[in-house]
Amino acid sequence: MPDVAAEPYPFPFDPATCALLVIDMQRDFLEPGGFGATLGNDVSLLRRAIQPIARVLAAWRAAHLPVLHTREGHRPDLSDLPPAKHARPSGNGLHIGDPGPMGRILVRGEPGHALIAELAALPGEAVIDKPGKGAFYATGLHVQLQSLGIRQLVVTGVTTEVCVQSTIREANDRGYDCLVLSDCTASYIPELHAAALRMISAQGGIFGWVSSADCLLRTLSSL
Ligand code: TIU
Repeated sequence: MPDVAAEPYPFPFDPATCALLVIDMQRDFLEPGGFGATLGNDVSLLRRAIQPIARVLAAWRAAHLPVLHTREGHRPDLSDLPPAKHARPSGNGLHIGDPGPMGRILVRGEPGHALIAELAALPGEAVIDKPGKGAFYATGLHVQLQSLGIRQLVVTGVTTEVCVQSTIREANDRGYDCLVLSDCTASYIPELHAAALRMISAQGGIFGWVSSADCLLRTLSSL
């Protein structure tokens, strides 16, 4: 089995049972006027993950391995939006469901909810719509991964300490080995990006492994 150089020790990569997750690379998080911006964030900080993810995605697709994308968002009637989530992040006064420059904020079907053009899903690739931060909560992700025989996840996307970390914690409790690529994730708050990565690989890999796009690409090219 090939290894990927990683912290705290090499990740035992089994291409037969490994899927790539691309979390929430949506216009609402990466472009001005979306949910991320309404929370007062500088969205340019997230854009540094786009090219590394695009490189990994191209190699992953060339190797014919499974890829799943996720999108955070809510039904147009907001029936899957808990009152606490609706009320809490008030940022500049806008809330989920309110009209913004890219349509209703974080609502499915609106322009801002779409994946960014650079990382659009190809026909046949799964796109998981999730109402929460973790990708396993209130979605069919676990069943879908089980039906594909997946036991390992390479995790990319945004933001590191919110949806990426929530998903990795959920994945751990469901028995998946997770490898997160540090340059394929990003945060509006760089010190929390670094802290989240440390939380994953600390204590001998308490939640998983941390590596980089280049390390994974080197292993993929040797398959
Ligand atoms: N605010 C923030 O950092 N993230 C989110 O609200 N969602 C995701 O991380 N996808």
